[in-house]
Amino acid sequence: MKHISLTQYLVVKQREKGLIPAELRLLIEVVARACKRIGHSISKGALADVLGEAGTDNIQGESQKKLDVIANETLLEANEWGGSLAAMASEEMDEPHLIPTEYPRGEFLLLFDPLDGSSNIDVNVSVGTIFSVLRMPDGDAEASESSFLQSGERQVAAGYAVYGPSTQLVLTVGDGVASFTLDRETGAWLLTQERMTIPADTKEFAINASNMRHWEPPVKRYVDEMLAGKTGPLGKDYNMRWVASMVADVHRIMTRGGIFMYPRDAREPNKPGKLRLMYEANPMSFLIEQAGGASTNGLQRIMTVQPTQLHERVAVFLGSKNEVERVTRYHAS
Ligand code: AHM
Ligand code: MG
Repeated sequence: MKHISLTQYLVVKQREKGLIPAELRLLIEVVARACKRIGHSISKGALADVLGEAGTDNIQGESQKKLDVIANETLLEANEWGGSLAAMASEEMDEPHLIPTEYPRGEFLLLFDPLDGSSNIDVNVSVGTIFSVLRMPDGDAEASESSFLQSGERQVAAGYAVYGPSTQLVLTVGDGVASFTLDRETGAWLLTQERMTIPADTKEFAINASNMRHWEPPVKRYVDEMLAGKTGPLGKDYNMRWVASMVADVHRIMTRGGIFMYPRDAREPNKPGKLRLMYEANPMSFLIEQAGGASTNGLQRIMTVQPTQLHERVAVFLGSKNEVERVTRYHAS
């Protein structure tokens, strides 16, 4: 079977459909190339001395793994000189990184979580890279944190790479979701699924149940109802999965449906959830909605949340539409 490459896929979107400008196509290809390099480092593991702690903390006070730092640097280096970007922002950097003046600056902003699920690195379980692309707001001569503070609806592209048994890139430019598998021999990203679609119903949920005692009542009610199974109010038996890599959990949902939840809870009352809006929840929401699923913070579509800080957090309920709508309804009542 002949697969088309990521480049061909993007050229069609650019040339035949007029959906994306050439600069965005180039930018996505550079991000994909960086993901290939990150995947290569991950797969070397202990042989390349990339496992373990970096000995530093990020702005969220989380200790950084060596691979968090390597992945962040790989994405920065790959994207600095291409000419499509004005600035980049990352989970691993306090402030936005402006494109150095020796390179041309472009009209796009790139945000990323360079290595998501990093608690899984040292145990050889799937991790990933998440990215989101915005346009520089009209009238901003130079990018600053405020240039990035746009709602998820303004994303022009989003995607993730999942470094699992195979390496896959899942991408949207606002015209459905396509999935590419890395051919390790030729180094090409090949299209292996043209339109990913999430079934509206599911019998599978993902949540870290060790936090149950801290959850708010609507989440507790919903999970209790699922656990009650066939004889409970939902009338069916559910299965539970939790990888603790959002990318891997979302990828499962993109592939066969399910609901993923990281609710706000009472552990840190001043933080609305654990996951970050701008480079985790927004890109995943864009992908999920483009695949026919839904994504809310319990109260509203995540992509309509107006960010006020680059690193702000948000509660996340995403996946199969009917289940996300149910738990969102429970919040409203
Ligand atoms: P990270 O970006 O620092 O790796 O944290 C995000 C990860 C998600 O991938 C995952 O869904 C979640 O944290 C797991 O959290 P917990 O360890 O509380 O189950
Ligand atoms: Mg993350």
